[in-house]
Amino acid sequence: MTTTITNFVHGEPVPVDPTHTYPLVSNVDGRTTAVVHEASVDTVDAAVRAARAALKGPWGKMSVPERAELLHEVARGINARFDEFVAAELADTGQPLHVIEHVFVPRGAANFDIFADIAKNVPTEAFEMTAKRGPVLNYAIRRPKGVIGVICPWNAPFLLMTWKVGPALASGNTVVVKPSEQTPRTTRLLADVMRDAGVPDGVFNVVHGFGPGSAGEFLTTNPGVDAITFTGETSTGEAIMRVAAKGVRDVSFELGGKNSGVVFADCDLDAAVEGIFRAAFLNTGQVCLGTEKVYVERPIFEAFRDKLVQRVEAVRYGRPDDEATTYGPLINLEHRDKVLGYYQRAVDEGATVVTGGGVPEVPDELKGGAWVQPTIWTGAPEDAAILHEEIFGPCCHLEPFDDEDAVLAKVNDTPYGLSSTVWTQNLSRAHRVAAAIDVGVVYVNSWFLRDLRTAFGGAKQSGIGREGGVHSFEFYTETKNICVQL
Ligand code: NAD
Ligand code: 6OD
Repeated sequence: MTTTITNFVHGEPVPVDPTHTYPLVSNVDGRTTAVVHEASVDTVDAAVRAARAALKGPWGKMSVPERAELLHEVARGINARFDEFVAAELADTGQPLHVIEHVFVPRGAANFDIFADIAKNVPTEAFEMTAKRGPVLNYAIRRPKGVIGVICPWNAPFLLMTWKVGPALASGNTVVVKPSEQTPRTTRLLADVMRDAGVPDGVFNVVHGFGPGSAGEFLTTNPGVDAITFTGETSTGEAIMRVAAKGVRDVSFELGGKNSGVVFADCDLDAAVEGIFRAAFLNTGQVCLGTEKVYVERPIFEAFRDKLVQRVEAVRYGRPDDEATTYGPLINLEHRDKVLGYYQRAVDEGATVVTGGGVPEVPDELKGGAWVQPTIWTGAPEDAAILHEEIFGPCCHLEPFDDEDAVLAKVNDTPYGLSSTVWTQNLSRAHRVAAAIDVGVVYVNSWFLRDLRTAFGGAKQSGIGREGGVHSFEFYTETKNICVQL
């Protein structure tokens, strides 16, 4: 029997309208694995109305510690159904079990525990002053913004959705979540966990579908949505920003990137190779923080290149639930066409393929999947597309450098500004270079290693605002100043 993935509004699955469904096709082997119920404009509107109504119900009256305890219960619920979340994420993304088990699902549960704890400790301010009639006290309180529209991408679906829903709920808002059309399973499963944990009806709603002309547009244009938090492509962010202008609604955006790694000759070479390998190829290169341009100081360029190639050529293609698999497919065949288009363009524009560059040989049973080879290039000319456009695939370009200022100019020569990695054992250089790169996040001798209490977000066209720790509460709450003449 085919699984049907339903919308979830006001604590209940929405009955399926068989004329409004679409198939989910596995990126591993091309087989249809489920049918998703696409939300109509009325379903999205019902979800927003349910979320508005819930603000006035028991949820809106809860104290911060009561709300926090409920979110800890949600985290316990996720952990109790850990294997189901792993299976759901595996089916949606096709990524190897070890990444999903050790990173994506645990981080999803942590996003509820950590933001529940931070909610109890978010600071506000107080000022005393003296006016004509005597002392005056100003103090601030935080109030939820209201109904938050949460629009998510497909590349790390559970982690990136909970990263927004955790703080949104910890702040006392209600949410309508639209997961990516490619990866709806974990968001829908979370709705069941929310209900079982006792989260009041209407606080967490899920609508499925696409962007324009579908649930994404219906949600972002609905006047009952007070603010929109979005992760995805920069061009989608521009479209959402335009519609958010109606009603002057606030946005928080985590967008695309074209991230560089800078490897100095004094680095720990093996650690740098392993770090860049992860940064460029984890999740088949589909990580917003992924590194697609790598600059290596000339004395170690060849040694670095050879070790990285060796590491890349050792990946094991396979089914995601096979423990031996280390490398998965791209999200779908359409994205594969885009990535293969860049592979072709790289060659046309004069780059040298050091390894990969095409479609791998896989067993017959995987031939319908979206497989591409992990790819390394060198020698691309300065204006090559692969050095400027976000590919979002398993590939990177390696280039030797001699001068710190010159390499920084190349790293910063992009309209994006999400993240960067720096590899050196010279402490002064690490600080100097990290400060000079125009991005929101710099990793030194590390990658994708983050304390959830820190600010996360992009500079330039990689985003608007910061989420993480108290920064999330800056977006998900309104700060209200109360001025008292004593
Ligand atoms: P996308 O922009 O195509 O889609 C993201 C979501 O937006 C999906 O749910 C989609 O249905 C919805 N959507 C699309 N058009 C819409 C519209 N007009 N109105 C409302 N909703 C709409 O992005 P994607 O392909 O799912 O994800 C990959 C992109 O996300 C990459 O560019 C990547 O860099 C970026 N990303 C950024 C971060 C970050 O933290 N900065 C994290 C992960 C992914
Ligand atoms: O580290 C995080 O919290 C975060 N949001 C990572 C984003 C990864 C993007 O693919």
